[in-house]
Amino acid sequence: MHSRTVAPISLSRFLIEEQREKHHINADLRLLIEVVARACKAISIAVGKGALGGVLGSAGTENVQGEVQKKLDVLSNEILLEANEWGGHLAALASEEMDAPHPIPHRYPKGEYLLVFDPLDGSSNIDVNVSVGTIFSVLRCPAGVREPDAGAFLQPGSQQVAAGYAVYGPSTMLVLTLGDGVQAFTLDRELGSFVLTARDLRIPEDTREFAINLSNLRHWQAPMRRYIEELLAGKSGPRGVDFNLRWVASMVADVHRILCRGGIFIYPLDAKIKDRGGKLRLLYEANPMAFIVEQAGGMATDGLGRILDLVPQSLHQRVPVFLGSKNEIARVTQYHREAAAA
Ligand code: AHM
Ligand code: MG
Repeated sequence: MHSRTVAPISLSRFLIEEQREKHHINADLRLLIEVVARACKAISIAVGKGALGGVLGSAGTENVQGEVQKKLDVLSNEILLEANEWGGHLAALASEEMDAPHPIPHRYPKGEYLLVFDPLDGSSNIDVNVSVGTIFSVLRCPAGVREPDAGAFLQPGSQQVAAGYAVYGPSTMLVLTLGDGVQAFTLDRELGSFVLTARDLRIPEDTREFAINLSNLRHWQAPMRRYIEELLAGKSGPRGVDFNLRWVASMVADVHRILCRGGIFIYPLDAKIKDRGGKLRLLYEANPMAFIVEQAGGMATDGLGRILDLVPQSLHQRVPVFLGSKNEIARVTQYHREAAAA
């Protein structure tokens, strides 16, 4: 007798089971996630070609936030738009790379969901062959809205029905939450399909690893400096233990490490970016990552309160981001609250 080996679970099978057995998602949301995953495969191929694809370097344009767009920023945005506009599952899309929401062309049917994404996060890393990623968030289109404008997207992150990211590293992975834990899939490049490789990711509550751009220390506010200086003091300081620093400068890669082995990621407010409200964007960076981190047992705040409770004021709004292992995020948030109350 030979026994049958257990077949790997593809993303498609995982989603079908979520729909059929758990009644957790409907067919449209399943299609949406599959389409986003397919687009991420196309982006992964473009990123993976590197210089051979002729896609490195600047596109010679700026996005709405005044940042120079890379060719791969523009290409990734187009890949996500083209993949998603004809399926009938979306009411509109919005992206870091576009000033205003992208409507579904009239020749296609419209669905009940809104998709918002950062097509290629950490794109300053592209030209040096370091991990980059795609971040996405799914919201419901508000009832009765036929032609969603930016206002339709201004929902607190707690309303997200799904969120995820793809990380284009040594392997390409898709990390996904449908509000019922966090699952990780690895791209089988030969088969061209994402395969479930880690179920129910959990972020340890304690950590000795932190991620922050330390070069901004002199621009930080007092509670931020206090917290990091305590970590840097190590064994002989008030914390009594040594901490380790990691900073990829690709949020996706830094958050992925935290999901795999714990840690914290902080992009605080500093004097240089004070007028802008922070560095990272609420709708397509902070909210989806906060949703994933909370679903994995971690914590995500803007330094004072829960990110997912913030009511967005504009499509490209920025916020300070503190996320990861619960006990450290609670501590640094507490330092900020005490300073705000003083
Ligand atoms: P981007 O969306 O323009 O790529 O910017 C976001 C990125 C994050 O991925 C990363 O954590 C951060 O910016 C790095 O900032 P810094 O260059 O200040 O270290
Ligand atoms: Mg980004």
